[in-house]
Amino acid sequence: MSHFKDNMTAEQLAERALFHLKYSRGKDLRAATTFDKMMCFSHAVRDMAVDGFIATQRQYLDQDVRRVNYLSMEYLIGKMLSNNVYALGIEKIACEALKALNITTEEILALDVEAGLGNGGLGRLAACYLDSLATKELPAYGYGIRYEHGIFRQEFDHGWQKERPDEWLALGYPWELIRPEYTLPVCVYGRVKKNFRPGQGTADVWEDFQVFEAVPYDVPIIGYQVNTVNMLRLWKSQPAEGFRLDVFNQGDYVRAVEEKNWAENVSKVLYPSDYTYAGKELRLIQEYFLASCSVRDIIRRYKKNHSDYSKFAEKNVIQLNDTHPTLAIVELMRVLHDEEQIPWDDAWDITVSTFCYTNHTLLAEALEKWTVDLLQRVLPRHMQIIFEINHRFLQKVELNHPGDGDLMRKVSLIEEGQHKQVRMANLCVIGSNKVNGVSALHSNLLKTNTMPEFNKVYPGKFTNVTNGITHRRWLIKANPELSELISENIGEDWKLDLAELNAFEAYASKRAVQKKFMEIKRQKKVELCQTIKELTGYIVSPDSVFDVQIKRLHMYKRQLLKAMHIIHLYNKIKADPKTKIQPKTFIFAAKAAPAYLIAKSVIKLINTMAEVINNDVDVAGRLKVVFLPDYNVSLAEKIIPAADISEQISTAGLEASGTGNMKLSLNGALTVGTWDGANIEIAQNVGEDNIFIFGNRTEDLAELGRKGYNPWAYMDKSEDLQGVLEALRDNSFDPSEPDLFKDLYNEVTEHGDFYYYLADYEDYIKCNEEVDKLYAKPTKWAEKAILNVARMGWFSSDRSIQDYVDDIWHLKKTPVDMTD
Ligand code: DL6
Repeated sequence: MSHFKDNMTAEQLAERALFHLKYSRGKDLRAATTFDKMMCFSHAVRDMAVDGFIATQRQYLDQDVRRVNYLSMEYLIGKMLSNNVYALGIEKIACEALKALNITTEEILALDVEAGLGNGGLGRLAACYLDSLATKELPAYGYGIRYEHGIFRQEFDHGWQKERPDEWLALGYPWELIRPEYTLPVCVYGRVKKNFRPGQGTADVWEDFQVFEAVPYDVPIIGYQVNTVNMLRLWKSQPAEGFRLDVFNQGDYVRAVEEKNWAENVSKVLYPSDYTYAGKELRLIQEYFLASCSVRDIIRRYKKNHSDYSKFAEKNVIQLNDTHPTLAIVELMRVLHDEEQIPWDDAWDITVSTFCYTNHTLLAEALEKWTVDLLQRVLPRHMQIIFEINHRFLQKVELNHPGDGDLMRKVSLIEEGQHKQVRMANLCVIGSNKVNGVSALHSNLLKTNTMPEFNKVYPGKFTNVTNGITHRRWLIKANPELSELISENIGEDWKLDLAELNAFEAYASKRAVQKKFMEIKRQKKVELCQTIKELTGYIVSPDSVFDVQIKRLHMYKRQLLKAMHIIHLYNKIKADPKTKIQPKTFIFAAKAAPAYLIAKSVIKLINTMAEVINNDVDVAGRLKVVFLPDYNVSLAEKIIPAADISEQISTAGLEASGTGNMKLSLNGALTVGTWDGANIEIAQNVGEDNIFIFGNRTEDLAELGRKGYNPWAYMDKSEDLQGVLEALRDNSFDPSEPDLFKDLYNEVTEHGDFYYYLADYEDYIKCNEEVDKLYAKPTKWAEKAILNVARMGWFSSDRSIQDYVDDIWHLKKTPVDMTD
């Protein structure tokens, strides 16, 4: 069989798109809307991946390969069309073919649907990893939920964030293939009864449960320049066939429909909070929904080649992307022990040998704990299994660490208290053979600060895999001009292996390359100026420094510290309008969790500041502040290539890794950052001379905390800081609402300044002054920016995936043969 895409001409691609226009959308060119054209063209491109898709699945089955199954509640995959065209190597013919549809590339790309099935870093990381897994020809399946409404759309109303539902599916999604034949039932609620099993004594049987269904939708994940096409399987919930017929028959139509809605609601909406676990019943059911149908799908596939479970763990890794899919551990135990009647110890061995867990945060509020009461009600048999796992685990701990009550209390799956709770992170650690953090610092803190007891119980289980990003999306596609400059100088090898990018280092001091680099940066800034104008109405200058902070809004990420710096500059101008100041545009983009009120106040503050500062005659355009609404993957792709400065200013020890920091540096922005997460490894790679590090380190802050941190002390000794805080306290930006930002003022003063804003303020201001001094030397700046680009090769997600393969997954590269 020859590879369908290999011989494709532009005419054939156009023909196929027209075929889809007619037979998938029932239109001819005259009647077609731009959206129709995007859909039919995407279908034509998808067709080109189908041979690879089928061959990949067939080969995995025939060779019975070991696979990784990546379970994640979030995938922030972004738009697919442009990336798929690139991966298939059909960019030229695609451009040609579009002409036959009377549409430009820009028009069609603008209408591509953005799948925002995630909140931020964790979901975007999962998307980068799928891309790398396919490109590295590794057998992998992504499992997730097909939320009808992904991350909310953000609008501003008088500067306040307003949430609107995301309707990404409203007009159809061209990349998915529905697979009703693999629909699975999912059970919840009910009770457990002791039943007699012949030859086995009594057994626990789950009964009287409610059933609904999971329908899989597969999104092909196309590897770059290889035949591998893996799949992301997203589950949609629906009522079980013939739902509650009994209720219908009793004539209670409304109740029956309500129950139907209940089942549909499970995959209705992504919970929009990335750090605070909501404790909501529906979220628990969502987590179980993903866990249960994914585990049983994996088993179904395994059974095609095997009649017993002796090789299950040899053939499968199940990687838990944070604790959200933890119930998969319990579900596998339930299937193996209850349904397949495998003795407990054997079932447990298989389970632990199969699972691995990645931790993505140390923040206490993000560590999931479900109350025993709720778990017992929703998943009564699972709760029993959790108790049993805990009982057996604690017996072993007692055996190896006799009399260590404190250790027992800390590692137990159950947190005692008025409402007993199950600690999901503990369950992940106990139920997995490897646990990793996502940067060197984070993995270390996980071992030494957050879970030292587990490190004692399981020496060797903890490891690190520093995050990475796919350069295919974040450099080649987002910044073709810079990619071209790199290739002109060092050839194309870096596209296949980002480590090769270090050859570009030799060009960092070359004037001609610096000039071209700065021209490209300016061009990307000009493009962003246009976007800024469209989105906010503000006109900003491409000749100002673009100082960028883009990420979820969280107090630990400290957007407020950036705002304080801007207030400092503004106060300086107001005190002396003639003061010399580096013209700067401060660019923010961030969504706040809808219930995170203080984070929403930060958004309001920045929008209020923008209105005042951008129109102030004394400022005279030298400072501009813009908060771009509705931050998503597509917007990030526009902002990142245009950034001069990358703000990575989290409180040290709290940002697990960060990945925006990597994307920005790879595009030649200089990082202003704390000694936190992957900033540290970025500094080690690009060189400490090429990054601006400031502020207290994790151990300094711990020391400050031990001594009794007093934010007032910082305020007392700095008039400048007093001026900044007064502006917040009295809302000097809008005296008609003097109390508007009191909560922010209180946060960093009276309420104890939990995230150490004031402790880091002075150093941050000084650091920004250093930035300005360097920017005044354009060749030095350009050299450092180019060195950033050249030295970021290690942060490719291809490297991260190789680390997972070597240290955790032990998968074999499986090139897909298309010749048979
Ligand atoms: O590992 C991906 C990403 C990290 O880069 C960020 O530093 C971290 O904050 C983020 N964590 C989350 C928290 N989710 N939970 N739980 O999104 O993960």
